[in-house]
Amino acid sequence: MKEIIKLNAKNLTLLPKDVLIPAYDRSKIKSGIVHIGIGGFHRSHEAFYIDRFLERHGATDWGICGVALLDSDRKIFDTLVNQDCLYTLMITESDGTLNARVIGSIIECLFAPDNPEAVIEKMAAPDIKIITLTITEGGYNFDAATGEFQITEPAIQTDLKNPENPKTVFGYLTKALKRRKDRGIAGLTIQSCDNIQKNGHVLKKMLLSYVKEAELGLIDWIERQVTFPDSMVDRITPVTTQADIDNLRSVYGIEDAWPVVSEPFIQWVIEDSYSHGRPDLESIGAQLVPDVGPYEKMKIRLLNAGHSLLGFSGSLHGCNTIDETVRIPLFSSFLREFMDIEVTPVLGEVEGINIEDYKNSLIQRFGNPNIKDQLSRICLESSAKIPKFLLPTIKEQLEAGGEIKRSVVVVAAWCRYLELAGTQGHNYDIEDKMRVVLRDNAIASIIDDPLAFLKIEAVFGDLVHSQRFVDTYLPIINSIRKYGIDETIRTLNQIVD
Ligand code: CS2
Repeated sequence: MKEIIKLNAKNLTLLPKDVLIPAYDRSKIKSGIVHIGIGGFHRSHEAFYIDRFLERHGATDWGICGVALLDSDRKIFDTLVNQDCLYTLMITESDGTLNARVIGSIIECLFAPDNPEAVIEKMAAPDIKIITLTITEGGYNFDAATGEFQITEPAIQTDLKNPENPKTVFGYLTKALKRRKDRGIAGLTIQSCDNIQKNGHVLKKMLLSYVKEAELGLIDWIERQVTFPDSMVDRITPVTTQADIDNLRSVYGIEDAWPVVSEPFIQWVIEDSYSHGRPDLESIGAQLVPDVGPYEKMKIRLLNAGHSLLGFSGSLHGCNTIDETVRIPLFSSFLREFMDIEVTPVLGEVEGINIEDYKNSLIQRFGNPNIKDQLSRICLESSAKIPKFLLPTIKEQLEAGGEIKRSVVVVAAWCRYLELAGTQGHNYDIEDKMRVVLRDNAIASIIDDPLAFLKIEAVFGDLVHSQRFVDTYLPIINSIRKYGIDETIRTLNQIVD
């Protein structure tokens, strides 16, 4: 029987030779980056890049201090600490080849709910030059309808009243920046790694809206001392399952309580505006460019919106994963038409990228049979995703007089997905901060008011006032309810022009 080795620093050299382990001395690394949100994506993406950086440049001051901010992050925090912050990245090729690599770039972790002061102190430490965030699209507290910070949110109000004991990322950042200023320590870079177009700009706008209320005197200092680069991040990272944990154990004999699975593809395009230094990210494959806008737009509108299209359609069809859904020819050609006819016309030129090749590679990536990317992961928190991934395409196509019907199918499929949740054959839960209003309005739109779903202003803004949008939407949702998603896609040209 294969010997099973528990993953931790002491056991690293006992791991099988075909598992890559950090080739640098972790004990000599200091944290230069604080990262908030140590979920799967951070661990497959930024932590992977920094691991490569450390491997190439040796022990440096660019290690990562991972911060678990929410109560619900306790399990990942405990798991990582129990493994000396090590974990296995299982990179899975489409032909089934599995490359296991132990990532060593996270060198320390903090659990904010237990010790907020330690987190603030760390962020304020002179050695920390960059704070990066993966706090999800919904984490920016952004009102889709107005584009403004939602200052009345209860968690924000609580932080404003208790600045000494923050709970939100805005409360933490403000407190830490204030401390840096008061101590005469230089500013730093705060970098969003979430899928929001102009993520750096949005982060800055949201943070400054909070600071304006909490600590007005800090605004000027932030303007002078802190930068917020935009970035486009990409690597498909499904939720780790028990089967992945078992697989790692049986193939490699590694006992890792929370490995991360990802596809081989990886991309990071970053606006080069770091205020107080950065690691040489180009040396490990990141692209530093003056304007990330076109890259972000392309990725979010094609990949992320494409995911949502497959997520709702596949769930209505009865599929569980993206690869299963995209292998159904009806859905893959629908996805391709959505990309070609509705999204591509609103994307400008993207330097160095051939959009046709990019779309082909997306369909291939989605089809990777060894990345069982769950539709439940894709569909969760759609109220924060759809306004960023899809609605801008609809708006721009409405302005340009272009086609919108395929994008509208995605909105209608989302509504039907909400209506059917928990009914026979649709055994999924709605995981969304706005789940009650989403579900209530979706159901109300069946009988009371056909436009009830579109009237959720915090998601759709004023889209419901576009006659063309409504005239396209109503026959499509009616058809999905009556004939199902497959038949609706098949007969879409007869349903609407
Ligand atoms: C997904 C993303 O959350 C989603 O809906 O589209 O997590 C996607 O997998 C990543 O952005 C890929 O880079």
